[in-house]
Amino acid sequence: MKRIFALLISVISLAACSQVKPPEPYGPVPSERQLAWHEMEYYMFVHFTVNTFTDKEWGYGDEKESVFNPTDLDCRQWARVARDAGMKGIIITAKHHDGFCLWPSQFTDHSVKNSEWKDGNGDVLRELRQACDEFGLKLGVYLSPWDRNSAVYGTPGYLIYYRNQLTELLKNYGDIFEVWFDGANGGDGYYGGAREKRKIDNKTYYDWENTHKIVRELQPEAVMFSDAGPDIRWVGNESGMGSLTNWCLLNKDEMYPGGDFAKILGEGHENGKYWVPAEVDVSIRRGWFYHQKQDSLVRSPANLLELYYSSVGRNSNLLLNVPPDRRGLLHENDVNSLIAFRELLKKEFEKDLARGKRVSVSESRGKEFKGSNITDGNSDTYWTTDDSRTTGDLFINLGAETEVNRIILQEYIKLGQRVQEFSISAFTGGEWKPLIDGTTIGYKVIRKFPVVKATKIKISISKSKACPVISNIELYRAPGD
Ligand code: FUL
Repeated sequence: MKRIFALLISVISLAACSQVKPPEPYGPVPSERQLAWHEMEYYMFVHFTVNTFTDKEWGYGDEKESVFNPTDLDCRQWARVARDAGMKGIIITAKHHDGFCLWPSQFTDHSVKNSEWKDGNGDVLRELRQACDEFGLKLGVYLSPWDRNSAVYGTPGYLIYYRNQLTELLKNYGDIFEVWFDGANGGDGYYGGAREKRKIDNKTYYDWENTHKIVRELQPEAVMFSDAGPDIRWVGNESGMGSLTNWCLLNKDEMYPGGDFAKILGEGHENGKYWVPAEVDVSIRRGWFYHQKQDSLVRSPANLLELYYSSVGRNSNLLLNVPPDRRGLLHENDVNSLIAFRELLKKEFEKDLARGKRVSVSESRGKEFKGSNITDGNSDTYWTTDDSRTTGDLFINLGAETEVNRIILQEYIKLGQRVQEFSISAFTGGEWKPLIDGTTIGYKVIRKFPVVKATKIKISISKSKACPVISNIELYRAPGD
């Protein structure tokens, strides 16, 4: 009898539980490929081509192939450094604006196959693929739409050429995680000897829709980057600055590569129709390509840490360029800075002081969506409220007085980006002290504040498009004040 009673109770409570449904997604949500991309957070950009040897940033397209001759090229060194620096992948300029291909494309003579490197038998893409596999990194490709070498650039024939090259890259080098379509377009160039200025209409010339189809077909898991997506958008500057207000949403149909959209690209559109998150691309040096005279101008570890806060800390991914030198190696100064930055980062986020701590809430949707889901280290669980609410407070109980000065916040973006305003305060000396105000959260926000000794931290969601859905909060005591 007792057992039947217990069974009955559990059936009843199961039924009660199952009545509380998770919230419906609100607005656009990320695709699987975008979710995987969000989790990459930090990866390497590699700018390498004839420019490395001619000391230029933009090659004209008339370089002799023989100038490309790294004496000691070692993609394993790039990959080892990337892995040791905490990066998750490498995106390489397979072809920059000069049109020189780092792989032996069958559609042009302007490639490694006519260089002196390995007597024309080398293939940088193949070597990098192997190195990425060995060091557990993903590989991405940059294929410049602007080609200052091609005789057919500016005519419809170039689209066939461009798509053939893209197809070669996407078919022959394994899984590609990101395809990078640069926004620089048209101007003067060699163009097969014509040496003239060619202008194209960047709204129509490239017929991007049909190029995108090739990527979807050959590499369905790859995201595509360009100024306004389709999958990943440019942040609107090359100085490493993500926007504090940063919606992963964008009305990309109104936009096109090379357009004047800097502010929108930074902030996104609050009520945008598509999920198109921002990527911050920035170089560890002044230039994108290696120049010996910049050896002393490599960003310091502390500067890289600031970049991390202004990119990953602002709901963006960080694509950090580290250009190989004429040996074909990442320069010692860059390597040292990257590794020291990695150490700083480890110290910055050494111990999550919120992990496993009790969380009380002003409201919740029910047991399954309880407050302590934000401190359980599980990104699949979250706290949320009833559908009718758009605000709520979370109190992380630290127990004893604890020094903190950093906070990480994450929304459960599978249900959309919702939060419009939040604030953080600390219970210290018997009262609540305001620490920071914020706007959007999205995949991840990391904020600094002066050290405070607190027994509780309050996270107030004061404005949200729909019931807030928070998956993770972490607290740290980083070195310094
Ligand atoms: C720009 C290019 O013109 C630069 O050379 C560099 O490749 C940068 C990442 O994108 O548009």
